[in-house]
Amino acid sequence: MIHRRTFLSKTALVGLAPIFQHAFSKNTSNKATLPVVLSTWDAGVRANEAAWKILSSGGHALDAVEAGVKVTELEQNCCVGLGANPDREGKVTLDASIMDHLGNCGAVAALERIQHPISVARRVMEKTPHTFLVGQGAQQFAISEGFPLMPDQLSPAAQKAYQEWLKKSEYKPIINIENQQQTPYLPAPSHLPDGTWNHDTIGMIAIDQNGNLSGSCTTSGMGFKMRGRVGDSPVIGAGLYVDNQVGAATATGQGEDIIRICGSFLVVEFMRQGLHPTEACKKAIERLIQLKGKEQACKIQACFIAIDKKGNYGGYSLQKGFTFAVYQANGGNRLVKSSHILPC
Ligand code: SD4
Repeated sequence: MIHRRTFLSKTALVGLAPIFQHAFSKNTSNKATLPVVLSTWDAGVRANEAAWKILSSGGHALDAVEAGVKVTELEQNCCVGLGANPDREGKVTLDASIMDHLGNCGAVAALERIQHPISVARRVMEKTPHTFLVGQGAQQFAISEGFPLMPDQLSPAAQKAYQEWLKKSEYKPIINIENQQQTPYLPAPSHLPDGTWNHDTIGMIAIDQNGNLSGSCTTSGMGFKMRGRVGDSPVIGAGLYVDNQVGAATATGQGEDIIRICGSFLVVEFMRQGLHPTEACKKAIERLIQLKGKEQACKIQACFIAIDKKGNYGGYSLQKGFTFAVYQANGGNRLVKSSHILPC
């Protein structure tokens, strides 16, 4: 098994050279040019490629953020789409949200057996008078819109992880704390064929050539979660928020805590007050630490990325280990190591 940090330090510059035009950079170079697309974690690099095809040919940010995260939803042994870890009953349940430059939004939660929850969320936004459909109703709507119902089965990796989890059936969810990945109640982290490490969520935000912003967020949530548990990703204002006058933000990490501070909305509000996206993300994390106290905050991970109306961008995390991918014309597709607040 390749440890993520080892992988990053030893192979990022070599094996992935065609993908990473600049494999890693500090979280400092964020000069504004349009268009820009930003997405969470290492898988964001591949998702950005699909989004960039649309953005660089003058397409709309909304189309870009949908197409981008669809790539991740399809990746095998990844933790976002149907190949992800199931809930405690052995069912994969998916959450997603999308928001455009006009303030329109759509979301689905606890959606089963549908390959592209992000596209269902978009249909909710565009074809219903509602913003949020959940569970069986969301699935029924997806089928009525022509989305195929996929087999009710786990991916081989998820099946293995679930069998392992069942041995103890401990309920101690921890999301994305790199140095605690090997705790007994967590499955061995899965890797894509190219060796990258996966997380359960991708959030993507983009600004197109016309200066319009959109965002998307899609997740399988927490592995071995309670049946019916929904995190921040499909909750507009928590996992995702777009205000075309100001900027856009998306989150990854412990959904319960991101919901508590209306995280993505908070980041956008900090940008409205004039903060740079990096500072806005940092201030939202500080709010979380203030709410929970340092000791409790050290038990979770929370991360934000943001873009403002000019195309400035940034990200920040509570603990170390967070990466995000950024694609813009003058920098190519780069993976950025986020700054973090707490040494836990
Ligand atoms: C959730 N925020 O459901 C998601 C989990 C996540 O990488 O971000 N995982 O709480």
